[in-house]
Amino acid sequence: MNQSEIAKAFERIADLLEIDGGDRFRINSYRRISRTIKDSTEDLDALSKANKLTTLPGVGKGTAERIQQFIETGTSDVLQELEAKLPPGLPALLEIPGMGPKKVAQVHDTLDVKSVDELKVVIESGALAKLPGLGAASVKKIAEGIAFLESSGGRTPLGIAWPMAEALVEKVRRLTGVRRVEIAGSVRRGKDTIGDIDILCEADDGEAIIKQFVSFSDVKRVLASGATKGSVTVERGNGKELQVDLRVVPTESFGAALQYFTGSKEHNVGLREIAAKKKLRLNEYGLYKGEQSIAGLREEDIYQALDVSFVPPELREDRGEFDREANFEALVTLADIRSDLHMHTVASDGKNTIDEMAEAAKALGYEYIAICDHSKSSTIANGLSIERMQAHIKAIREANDCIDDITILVGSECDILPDGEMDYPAEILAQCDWVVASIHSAMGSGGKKLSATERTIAAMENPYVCVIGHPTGRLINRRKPMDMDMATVVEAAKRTGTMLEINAAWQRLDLKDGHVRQAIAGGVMLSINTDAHHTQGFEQMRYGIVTAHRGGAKKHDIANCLPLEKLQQRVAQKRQRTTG
Ligand code: DGT
Ligand code: CA
Ligand code: CA
Ligand code: ZN
Repeated sequence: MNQSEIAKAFERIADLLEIDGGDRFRINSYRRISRTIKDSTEDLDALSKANKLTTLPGVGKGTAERIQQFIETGTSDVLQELEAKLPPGLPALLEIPGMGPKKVAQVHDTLDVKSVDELKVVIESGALAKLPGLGAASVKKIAEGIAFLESSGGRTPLGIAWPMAEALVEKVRRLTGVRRVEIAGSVRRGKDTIGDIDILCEADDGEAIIKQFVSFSDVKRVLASGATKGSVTVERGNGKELQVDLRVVPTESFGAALQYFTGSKEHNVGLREIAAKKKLRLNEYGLYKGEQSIAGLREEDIYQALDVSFVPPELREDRGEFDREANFEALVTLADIRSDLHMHTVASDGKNTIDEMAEAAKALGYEYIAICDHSKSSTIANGLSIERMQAHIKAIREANDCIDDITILVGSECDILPDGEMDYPAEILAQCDWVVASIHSAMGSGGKKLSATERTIAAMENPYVCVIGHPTGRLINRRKPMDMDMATVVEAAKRTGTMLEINAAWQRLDLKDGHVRQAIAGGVMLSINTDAHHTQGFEQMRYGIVTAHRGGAKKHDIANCLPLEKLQQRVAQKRQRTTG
């Protein structure tokens, strides 16, 4: 940890103490120390090594020990205890412009707010504005602060962070003395956006590894470089930087560290409680009975020793994953995927031909695909007029006749118009094997138009519509989801026999994890599609898979895991039911 980070850490202790209702004198003293460290021109490392930290103004023996602990370990007992004591989502409120520690303490103590989401609820309900010292103006400022934080794009999309993490892992793997390397943190959990990349490596000489890591050619800035941890930033495009933390751990702790640094914090808190009930202690070094380590070498051993099922990383969010009934083995895998049911060709806005897409899909081992070019109203995407669509249908059928070992289905990504009507008449849709219905225009609500929910439901009533494409229309960090009532949409999907898409493009990941869960609970079948616009686009399937995992989707929930005949039966069933 460098000087300014240590200063920030002391400031954070003061903030957390204040949220916790700590002693005023203590709080002020931590703030003073933070300032002293920040302003100091002395070399803290050198002072620490010479045991001379107490020469700094206002620094006593206890404080000196704390600073030393920060330098050596990157954290301190005081900070960890406070973080463990407070609700995990509470400190995040400090990042909202307009929310200081006093206000965070106030909303927690009086309204039981424990997270940003819960703060939003009390803003909506008007409860926040009623608190003494708050009022409409400051609530407005806080609401704007939340909106800013959420839209500022401070987090990196998974589709950018994951490949970068993989490339860094490969570089670390090649360093001398490295035995194992794994991605940890939110990347391993497959979150749709990433705060920073966490990498874990097993080696003996941590210092040597970290030295080489911080001098990798792609490093822009070195934030910290120590014996067990290095923090750097790398460029992630548009001049934006992304932080990467590398931690080096010994063999006997590798599994425990992987478990700890994969998180989430909330999952770890839950797991630690399970350990505590068994009179065991769990941390990043191992699982301990008294002083003796009983697990730590392998991550699985930790779960096993605690008598809980091994939880796949994507489900480690403390959303019921410790339930003994959970059947994680049945989660859908990439190997279960038999097809991709949403892709474009040169006929609309894609880069490859029908044949090229089909050959690429065949190379991936897919059994069938659906070519779904844009419909006539999607003019910016070169949508197909009725005449062009007729010719395209013929071309797809011909391509299918000429290729072996894969079936090419005639599909369409048909716009849902503002009035809820489909962009093509029934005569055209009836010639398709597979119809994806998507909203691409007039996404904002208001006026006399139907709401996004009503438009979606109207489309689902259409007998030819098989699946709703990218149902909420969000673009990560770029466009908010449409204002939709997902419960109503799920109910209508179930009633009409319509599927919902998990659009696997990392810019979308729509449905998102929580909606996937909701759809599955409502008995709705999902289809994981890449929406590929060129042959490499198929590679995005893995983002859809991790999103499906986060929503708990099993193989039997996913339409493109079905054999083709079974899928066709479902399509036929809906047509009969709603036209018959
Ligand atoms: P991110 O980077 O915001 O996308 O999310 P994470 O989950 O990667 O968070 P990060 O990078 O701050 O920390 C990586 C993991 O390390 C986190 O998921 C759990 C663990 N961890 C870090 N700090 C704490 C802590 O104070 N308490 C607990 N229980 N776990 C922590
Ligand atoms: Ca992280
Ligand atoms: Ca991190
Ligand atoms: Zn599309």
